[in-house]
Amino acid sequence: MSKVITLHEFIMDRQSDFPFATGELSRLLSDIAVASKIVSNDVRRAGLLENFLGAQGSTNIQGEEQQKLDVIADNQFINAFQTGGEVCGIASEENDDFMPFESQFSKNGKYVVLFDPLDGSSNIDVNVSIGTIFSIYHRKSEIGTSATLEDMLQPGDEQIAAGYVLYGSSTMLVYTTGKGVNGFTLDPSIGEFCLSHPDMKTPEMGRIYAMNEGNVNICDPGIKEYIEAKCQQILEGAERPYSGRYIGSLVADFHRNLIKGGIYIYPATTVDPEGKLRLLYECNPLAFIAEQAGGLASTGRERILSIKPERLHQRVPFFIGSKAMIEQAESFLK
Ligand code: P6P
Repeated sequence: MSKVITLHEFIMDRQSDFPFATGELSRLLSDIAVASKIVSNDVRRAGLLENFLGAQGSTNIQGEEQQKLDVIADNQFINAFQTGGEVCGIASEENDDFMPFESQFSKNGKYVVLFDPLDGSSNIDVNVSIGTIFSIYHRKSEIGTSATLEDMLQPGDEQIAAGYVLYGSSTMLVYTTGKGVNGFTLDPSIGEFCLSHPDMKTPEMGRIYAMNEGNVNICDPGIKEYIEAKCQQILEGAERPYSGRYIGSLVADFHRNLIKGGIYIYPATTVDPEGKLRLLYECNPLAFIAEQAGGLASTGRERILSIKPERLHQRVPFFIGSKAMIEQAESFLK
């Protein structure tokens, strides 16, 4: 039986990937792992705890009804970042504005984190997988000062680390620091994330497409043409068409496609003219992972990681997954 490698051991081992590393990023990743374990525990008990389930009775800046667990998870990660000392400020889907941490302890932090604490939270009450997505940047502002909006509005190519936690049939943490993608599964018996998916690579081609097809007549007609011509036909050499799989939880759909190959599409529609998904804390971190695993991520016309953000909660059309499938879908866009 091969040696179990915990996330903490892995992070320590890989610290040498960064010759100038002083351990802050390692500690930050460990802080995220601890917060993820706590949120995982909350998610798995939510159905049993009256004050964990259901709506918070408020809406976030997205205009979405906040679930109680959204707020619980948001607070859990903010607390981890505030007490860890590596982070000088954050931006979160659940907070209208970015949040500079004002203690001198935090002002000396080198990093900012942008995150969606619980993506897909409308699925909580029906026991469908949900996830956390995070994106880490070096601050641009001077150490010792308050974090600025400019610290948050950096192109995805500037990320120094990104990852997600999937609260699914098991709890997994998948992340990259720009040297490949590695996946860790939480072993509840020891309370540790253990390396289960080393050096993840996504297949160049897949046979799964994930899209809310209810939108197919209110988006670029090229998408309907792509789905009908490439996903819903028995193509040469195949025995059957592609499979449509849409969980309605981005992290779950992305993770399945990362492993099996596939494409996830959330286009601009007449309802969401800029697209639904948020560039800074959903699209950029997953795009970093996708590219590190050999896949692609675009708006259908522009590479996600190249976009210079203009607004904190900016939305973009989102095509992400297997390289050949993204390129094929893009070729159908008008
Ligand atoms: P729709 C969840 O709200 C989310 O942000 C993603 O996790 C998911 O893929 C998408 O929106 C679902 O949106 O419009 O298909 O319900």
